[in-house]
Amino acid sequence: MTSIASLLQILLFPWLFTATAVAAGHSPRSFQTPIDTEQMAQRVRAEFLHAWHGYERDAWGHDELQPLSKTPHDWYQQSLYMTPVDALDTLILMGLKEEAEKTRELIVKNLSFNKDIYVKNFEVTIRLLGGLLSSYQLTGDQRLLALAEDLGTRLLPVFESPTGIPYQFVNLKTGKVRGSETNPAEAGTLLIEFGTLSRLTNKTVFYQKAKRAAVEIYRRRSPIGLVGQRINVDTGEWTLKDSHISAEIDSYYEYLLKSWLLFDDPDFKQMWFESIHAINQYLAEESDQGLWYGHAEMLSGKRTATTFGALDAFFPAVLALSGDLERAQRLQISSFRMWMKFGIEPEVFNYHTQRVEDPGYPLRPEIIESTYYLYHYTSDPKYLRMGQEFFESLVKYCRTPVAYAALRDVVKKEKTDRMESFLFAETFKYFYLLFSPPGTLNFDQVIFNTEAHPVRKSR
Ligand code: DMJ
Repeated sequence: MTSIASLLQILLFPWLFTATAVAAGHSPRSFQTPIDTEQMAQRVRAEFLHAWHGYERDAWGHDELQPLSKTPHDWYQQSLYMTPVDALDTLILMGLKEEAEKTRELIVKNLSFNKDIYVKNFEVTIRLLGGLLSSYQLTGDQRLLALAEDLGTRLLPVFESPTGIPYQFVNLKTGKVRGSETNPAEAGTLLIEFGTLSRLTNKTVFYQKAKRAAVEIYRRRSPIGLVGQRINVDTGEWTLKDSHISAEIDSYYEYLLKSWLLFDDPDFKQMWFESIHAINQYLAEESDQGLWYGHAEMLSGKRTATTFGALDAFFPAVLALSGDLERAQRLQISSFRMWMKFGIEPEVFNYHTQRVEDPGYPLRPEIIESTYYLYHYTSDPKYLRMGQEFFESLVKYCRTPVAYAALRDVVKKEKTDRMESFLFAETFKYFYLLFSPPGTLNFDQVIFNTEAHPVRKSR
């Protein structure tokens, strides 16, 4: 780095240079000039299309494209159209009319849920139910709503447990259920989708069942207000008492807040405030390395791990949405430092030792989601620069000749043969919304589900 460039970096990202966090890592590239948002939005759209055309060519109608072997991959024995359903609202928001039309026809003509397969309720709810509902609201196509209602009805048996906490898997044809150990994220990340389905069909059962699931998790919080990582559906006993905002818990908290904001349900307001109080008291950690959120034992609040990672990077968005911009901005700086250390973020990072504990990067969106929220709330151009930095790294390290590939190792920059549908649903969508004109989507009129599918607040 030249000394002039170093000086500019210090002037433009002063907060980044206040600690030693990035001393040994990568430095931001191009921020000398103001960001040309129109050009960035076009670049995001072009890269989205690069990956989309790869999917169209080598995996059309399947759940995913495997981007290195250029072969299709289905999660179960038959395709559920994960990528098309997850991507459809992004195609619409990007104004890709021809591609959106072709995808919508593929879905409404071919997708059937009358299949003798066990599916994971959580994944199918956030990706398929959320995707169908959001695309229905954007197009008014009743066939998408009919598919959503059919799917929601087939998922309902998961809630028939002694506790009301949902089983993990359901057979879409027979309604049989499996999987009696679950976690707060899978049990408590259902109400945006099921509640919206209730609103749109006037059938209250969806709202009631999904709300009860979240409440039953909350009821089992510890006396200090924390939830654990795993719970038995039949007994309601915690089977893993580690508490954090990371994998298996993360979006449970996101939905407490968003369910209050979307449905104006006072029970969720109270559950959110009590939960965030405990999170800030026992999970947050302030040091000369900045603000982080780690792990603690749910009963005692004693620190169990000082790890944070790509999934945890959703939390600045949630804090910002809740009105706590101060913590949101400080945590985003920590996430940015984690990203810059290797030029791209790892799945799990130890903020005390500054070492990687899980080196994968499966093309996750959370850090970009938070950047988008913070730019929306502050209009501070530093978030555009951050977004550009993330985008350049994604292109540099994850692009393949036909699409985009996850990284097996962010340190060695080794790719792996996977491209999850959330690349289209979330990662590219949040990049596009960050750089595109505010009129592309009215942020204040929607709530994003955890898979970045926007649903309308108004009835
Ligand atoms: C997505 O499926 C959702 O955002 C979920 O809440 C967490 N994991 C992935 C993206 O990382």
